Amino acid sequence: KVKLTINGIEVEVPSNYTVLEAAKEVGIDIPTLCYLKGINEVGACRVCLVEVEGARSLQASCVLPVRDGMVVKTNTKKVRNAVKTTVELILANHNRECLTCFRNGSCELQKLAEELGIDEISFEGAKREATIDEFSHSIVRDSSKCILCGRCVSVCKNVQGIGILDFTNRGFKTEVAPAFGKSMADAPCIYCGQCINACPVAALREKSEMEKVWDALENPELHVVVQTAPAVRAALGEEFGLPIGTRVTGKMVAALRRLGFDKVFDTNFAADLTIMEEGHELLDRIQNGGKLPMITSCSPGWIRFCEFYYPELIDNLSTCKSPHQMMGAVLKSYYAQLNNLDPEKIFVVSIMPCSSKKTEKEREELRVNGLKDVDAVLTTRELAKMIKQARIKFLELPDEDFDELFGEYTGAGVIFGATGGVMEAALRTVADVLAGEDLKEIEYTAVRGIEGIKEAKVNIADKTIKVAVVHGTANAAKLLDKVRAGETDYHFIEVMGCSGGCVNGGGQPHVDAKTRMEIDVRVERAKALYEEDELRTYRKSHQNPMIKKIYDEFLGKPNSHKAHELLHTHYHA
Ligand code: HC0
Ligand code: SF4
Repeated sequence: KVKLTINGIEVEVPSNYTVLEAAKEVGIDIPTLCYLKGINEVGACRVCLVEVEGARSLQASCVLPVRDGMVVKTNTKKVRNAVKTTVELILANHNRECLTCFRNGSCELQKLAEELGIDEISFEGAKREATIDEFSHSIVRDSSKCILCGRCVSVCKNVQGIGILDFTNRGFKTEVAPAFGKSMADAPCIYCGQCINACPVAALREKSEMEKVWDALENPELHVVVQTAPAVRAALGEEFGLPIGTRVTGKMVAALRRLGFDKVFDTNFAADLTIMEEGHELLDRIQNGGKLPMITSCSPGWIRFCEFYYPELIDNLSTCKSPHQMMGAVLKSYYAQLNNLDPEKIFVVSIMPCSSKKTEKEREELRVNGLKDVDAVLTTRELAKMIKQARIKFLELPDEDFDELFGEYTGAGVIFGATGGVMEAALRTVADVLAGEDLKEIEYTAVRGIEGIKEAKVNIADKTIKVAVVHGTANAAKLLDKVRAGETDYHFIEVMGCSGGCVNGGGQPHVDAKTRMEIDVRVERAKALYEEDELRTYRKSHQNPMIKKIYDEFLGKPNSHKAHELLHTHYHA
């Protein structure tokens, strides 16, 4: 422990604290901009300056370790003027079209300017030439909004272990961009969108598909069906002021109905379907000498990571399409048949916590008879915007249920949205199949939680199944290096591209750096999903009555010819 004085108040804090953290203990919220806890702690933006007795210049508190006897002042005229000037200089070079900005209301720079009382910009300099890179299906980079904080650079490099974005050029011309001025569409970017979530402003954002969806909703020719990913319900409420980790499943359904979708279905149903297909694929590979370890294939960021960086492991990927793609394929076949609809007139919208899904839906290898499974992907953030644009009073909505058939899901389906969830769901089904009974122990807690690499051994009947779970591609790389070197004996591995899994996907509501200092959003949002799991009547995918029905009436058996045609694919590097 270390004792120091901040603004005349004595405080005792752990010796590994920074002055920024110590100030919080006395109720002082030092402003920050480039700081992102655990990810970008570089003291570059000079917004968190403080005066330290005995030091000649002002110090960046986010990287300043506490010392015994230190005397710190956070609110002197010198500090206030310096910070204000710094932010004014940032604003002078910033595209200040705040009213028409995608981040209007969620921008950390906008908030900071307001808090600091900046009412005019004294220096109006020449602005950098703007680059707008909107060539990918997932991400837009707009340099006119970039403040060079480096948060995206750090997350891509350190959390994802990739390093697509970096500072390019020098001095006034400095930009954050992929190397050699490439578009993000041409760089080996996995579109995870973790850089979007790290961005305090609107320099990085998802490629919007809202207009496309509004148009479809108004087109009388189209039957517009929506499905929601598991993780969306755990975060959408944040956009309407609810605490992080509030589950809003019922209100989300009600809002989608009021937006005018013809049917509101749940990707969770398709998650159950995935478990049937993937679980039996695993059993088949184990029993018949197929390629092991089998690796999950539902996270499109991870699929791209595998293709770019671990092409040797492509045959290890499960051949299953991701759940929302399976849902699309089922809607344009079985559902079309049941309702006498022309598959070409069915417009499928997926609400996803993910930016990579926007690109996934465009993949050629996921089409059936030339038809895309999914026509539009909206992020959780985009859905919130549409609800606001339609002036639906979200908080006052009743809780409503998904529509029949494809709105039926089990607890296994809902936990897909958290790291370890796909594995746990698979084990619940695989264990029952191997044991030939309805096992009572269904919570595989060893694969839950946010530890980077998790392992478990499951003994069922006379078999031992060895599994691993990783999330965030830097963690994945550590494990995959061993797999590639033949040093592991896992049967099954779950990989999610984003740290924490889908709950922390690149399409989820923005959480500012201040909140991230106090709350681990991955943990809070995951809790909401495990809570919903416990509330479900059925918690194993094979118990879903609609899953039974679709196999009886349409697909036959898991991994049948029909199932392969619609629900499986093959990736190549
Ligand atoms: Fe996920 Fe999914 S669980 S990838 O993490 O598998 O995005 O939430 O929708 O498709 O179900 C994301 C979340 C999904 C899919 C499902 C899977
Ligand atoms: Fe890096 Fe992911 Fe952003 Fe691409 S989308 S630049 S891989 S963080």
